[in-house]
Amino acid sequence: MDYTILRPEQKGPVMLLTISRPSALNALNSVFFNEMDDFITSISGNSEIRALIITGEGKAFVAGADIAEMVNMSPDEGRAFSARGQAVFNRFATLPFPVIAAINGFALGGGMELAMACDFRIASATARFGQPEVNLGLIPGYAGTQRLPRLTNLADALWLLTTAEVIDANTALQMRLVQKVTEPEALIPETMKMAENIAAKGPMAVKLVKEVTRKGVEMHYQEGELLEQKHFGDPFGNEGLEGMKAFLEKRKPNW
Ligand code: CO8
Repeated sequence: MDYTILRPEQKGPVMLLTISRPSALNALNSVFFNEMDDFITSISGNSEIRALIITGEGKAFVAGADIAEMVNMSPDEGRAFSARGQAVFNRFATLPFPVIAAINGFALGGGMELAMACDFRIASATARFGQPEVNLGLIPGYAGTQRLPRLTNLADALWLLTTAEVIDANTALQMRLVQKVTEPEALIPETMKMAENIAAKGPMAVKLVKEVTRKGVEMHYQEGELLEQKHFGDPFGNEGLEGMKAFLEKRKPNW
């Protein structure tokens, strides 16, 4: 393919990644997944980056997986497309900094699944959310059936998944599907401010809280506590020493 979909812009310690395929409302195709996979590889070892924001160009965040690409797939090809998308989205969890979805418009189907794979979500008041797969005779394939009930609850998830109802940003906020709603023009500035705030924290601590919290929710409680104990020690004599010394000396830490 002779076009690119992802537009990364590094703004100091924050990477702003715009999904730009507005002619198809940023629908996710194979080009997208190849580019996203390469992009994640390119930033995963970059210690200058402390947060990643993902947003969409135009009136959609992402209007779903590319229906035109999927229409003639066989069951096995469908399974492979699902596996590929799940594997790429799962890589967000492995990044040593938060991945924030800044949802500017439609987040439907695979678009809502992309948003749910991020660490948390900020939405413009004009954003719309839904899992319309059943309208197409399909089910979600990028872990929507798994992440939605974990982020909300079983009944809300089944309500959205079976009715294909499209909800607005405030309803998504009430369901805790998103953490904050902004005016449309404030979406990127406010999300950038939040990301810059995170970038000023101890990078090792941010990496560890993400890792321990994400892994912990998938474990038995006691195992999660043990994981926390294990990593609690890691910053001592290191970043934690600097952070605590800075507090006692009434100065900013120099990470
Ligand atoms: N795939 C491909 N093209 C799309 C998609 C999509 N998901 N969504 C929109 N487009 C295209 C339209 O076909 C149209 O193209 P063209 O101008 O060439 O006709 C262009 O984008 C603009 O769209 P509309 O004219 O429809 O714009 P409207 O403002 O009238 O409507 C909507 C906006 C309501 C968002 C409408 O476009 C829509 O309903 N889109 C489809 C939403 C949808 O059903 N999404 C779910 C897709 S299925 C999915 O995501 C499954 C995920 C798991 C897959 C797992 C792998 C197997």
